[in-house]
Amino acid sequence: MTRVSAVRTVLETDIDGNGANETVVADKTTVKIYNIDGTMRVSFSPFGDKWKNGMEIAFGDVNNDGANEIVVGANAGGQPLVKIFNLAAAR
Ligand SMILES: [Ca+2]
Ligand SMILES: [Ca+2]
Repeated sequence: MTRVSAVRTVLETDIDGNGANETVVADKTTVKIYNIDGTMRVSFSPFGDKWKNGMEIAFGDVNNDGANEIVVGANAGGQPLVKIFNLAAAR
């Protein structure tokens, strides 16, 4: 039986509007954002440390300020949750 590795979602987008994309990675518990040089910029748990069911991430300029916000949706297994994070200040 083939086992699939941990659910993980990756995207690249410009979260601070500086013209360079950051890499955003979601695993079961945390969202991590890496600078273009590979250093970690920020890591956080959108649904708390106990959330282990994974999440899906998307991005969009929700507040129309030229930088993209990160939209995080919880996978099945809990309450239907979507959170939006403005990470422009997380440098
Ligand atoms: Ca950027
Ligand atoms: Ca924005």
